[in-house]
Amino acid sequence: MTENEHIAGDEKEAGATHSGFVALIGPTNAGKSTLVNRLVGAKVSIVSHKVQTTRAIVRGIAIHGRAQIVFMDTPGIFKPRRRLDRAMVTSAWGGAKDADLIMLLIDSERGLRGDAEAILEGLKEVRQPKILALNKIDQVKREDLLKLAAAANEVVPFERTFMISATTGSGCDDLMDYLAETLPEGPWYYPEDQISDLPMRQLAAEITREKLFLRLHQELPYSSHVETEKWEERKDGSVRIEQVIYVERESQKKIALGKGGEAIKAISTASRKELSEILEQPVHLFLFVKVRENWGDDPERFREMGLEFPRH
Ligand SMILES: Nc1nc2c(ncn2[C@@H]2O[C@H](COP(=O)(O)OP(=O)(O)OP(=O)(O)O)[C@@H](O)[C@H]2O)c(=O)[nH]1
Ligand SMILES: [Mg+2]
Repeated sequence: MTENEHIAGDEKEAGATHSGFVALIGPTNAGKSTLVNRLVGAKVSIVSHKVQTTRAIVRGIAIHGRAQIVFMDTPGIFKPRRRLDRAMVTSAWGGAKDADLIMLLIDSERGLRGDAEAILEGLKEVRQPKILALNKIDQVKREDLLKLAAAANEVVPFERTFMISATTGSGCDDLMDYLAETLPEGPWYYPEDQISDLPMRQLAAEITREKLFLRLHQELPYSSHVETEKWEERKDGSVRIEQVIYVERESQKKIALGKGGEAIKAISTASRKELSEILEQPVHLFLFVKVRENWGDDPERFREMGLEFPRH
């Protein structure tokens, strides 16, 4: 018997355990990753004010009462242009198809404008039970929320509609109670102390990419990609991490470095600080910027990110 089954077995005596996968889908920037972090109670997925932050599915695992709820944070759905865009959007819909329940997250301030309408249409074709969560309610009036809820439910009949704020936590307890009750009875999928499926090396690369998204502008965040190349635990209890930031052109490398290395230094400091908090050990972080033309068309990079490589 594995440890996991053991936990589930013991729990069963006190009452049935529940478990399942909840896919969070929605337009880019709706707050999906912020919500997953809030519900898991730790940072498992990176967040930025820019669009298209999340690139591949990240699983964040939460426990609520006797339920283990596995949230699948997906890339935002938008009109794809580049190959990477297409892989991201395909991955998001793929995540929805693998879930027990789908939660559509909408930025209440934006409403159904933009990509939300097309996503609602797409959801009509998806067979799983669906719920709606209107996010960022800290930013809008209640009457506007009710109108938005009615308009969305007219297109897709949702099982439930929740009004929440991922940043303040408002409405999140009700949402968790509902999910814990609704997910099927069954043993937990993961050990009880696991909060994510992302290997540490990859989370570390993501944390650096987040700092890059926060610090650099225009096309640069979208033209860059971070990989952890070396991870060395040292005898003194610290860890030495080497990462490469790939950009597409020499001119972008200059911007990523900044005047006198200012930009890369700031990114490195911010990332190192957060990594040492997460790892609870001192971190020596070394960042290198390399030009790799067309990394956005290289199947190996997609594999590294956990994305399928679209042929076109
Ligand atoms: N005011 C407010 N801002 C929020 C809330 N939830 C998220 N945000 C902000 O919205 C922005 C986008 O958040 P993310 O969590 O990265 O959004 P996402 O849906 O994961 O975006 P992509 O990964 O790009 O698809 C960030 O600046 C968040 O701080 C909320 O409840 N209220
Ligand atoms: Mg995200």
